[in-house]
Amino acid sequence: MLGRIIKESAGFYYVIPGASSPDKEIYLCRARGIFRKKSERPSVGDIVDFSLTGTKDVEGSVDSIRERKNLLFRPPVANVDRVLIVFSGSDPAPNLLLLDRLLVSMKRKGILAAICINKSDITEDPVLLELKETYEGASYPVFITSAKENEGREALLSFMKGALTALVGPSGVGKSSIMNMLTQTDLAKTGEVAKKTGQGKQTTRTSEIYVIEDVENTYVMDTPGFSAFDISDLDEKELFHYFPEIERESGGCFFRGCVHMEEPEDKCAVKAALSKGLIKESRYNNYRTIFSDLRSKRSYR
Ligand SMILES: Nc1nc2c(ncn2[C@@H]2O[C@H](COP(=O)(O)OP(=O)(O)OP(=O)(O)O)[C@@H](O)[C@H]2O)c(=O)[nH]1
Ligand SMILES: [Mg+2]
Ligand SMILES: [Zn+2]
Repeated sequence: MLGRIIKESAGFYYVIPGASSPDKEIYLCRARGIFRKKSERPSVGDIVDFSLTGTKDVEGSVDSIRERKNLLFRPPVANVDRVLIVFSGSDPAPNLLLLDRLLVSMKRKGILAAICINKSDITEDPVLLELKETYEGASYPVFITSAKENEGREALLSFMKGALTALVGPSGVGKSSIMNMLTQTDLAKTGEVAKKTGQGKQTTRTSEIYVIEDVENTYVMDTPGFSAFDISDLDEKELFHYFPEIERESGGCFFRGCVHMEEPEDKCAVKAALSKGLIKESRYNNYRTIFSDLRSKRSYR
């Protein structure tokens, strides 16, 4: 049978039959020994061939893995179609440098990314509007939600429809709470934000896929709170291609190979666009920070 791994725990793989199958059952499987020999490992998200063995505490075995579309994050998950980057408007306050890094890394992997700003119930409207304007101006879809007040479900589902979307972002921003809003259950465990540090407590430990029952072929993956993504192999001179609004404005730069750093404003269209407010300062400043980081990392190699 064809199925998808939705969860892994203690050496067991939880497999649901392929989308074409009407039965909603979850099969508890072990991976065949052959994987260990090939030092290959099934991952959450994998499309697999599995068979029912019907032993006492295991129902089946994962026999082979179908070719993967991609393999992301650590520990890796497979076949992610879209990513929803989740931050909260407050508690914890959004870290825009991390957000911009995530956007760069998703764009490099060719994965469609959208941004969700959660906890709108405890965030001032001007803060929400500014974030929306900044990132829509950078050509990303932006969703404002409150998992607590069950707001924003329909809009999120219109982005997620017919695909597997991973929820990523720091701990405590409400990814699992959003998951529960999407599935209209309380299956995903949620945790507090620590008062002292203002950080989440890394409640979600492993990635797990949930099926959205009322929208066809729609799967959402809850993930642990990723805090870092490695983009250090990116050449800093290429970085501006991963900031859509900077790339858009760069066509008018005087120098070929302009990197929009120390070039003067009358020669750099990106800097001109920045002073006209066509590019947001926070985005440009984060571009500069990431550029410098990449350059200094490269000088070590
Ligand atoms: N006020 C408010 N609180 C929320 C909202 N969404 C989530 N929370 C709270 O934020 C805290 C963290 O929520 P989680 O859903 O566990 O966050 P998470 O992103 O899954 O965190 P990790 O699993 O640690 O990565 C919990 O106390 C939630 O009740 C919201 O929309 N508004
Ligand atoms: Mg969680
Ligand atoms: Zn330039």
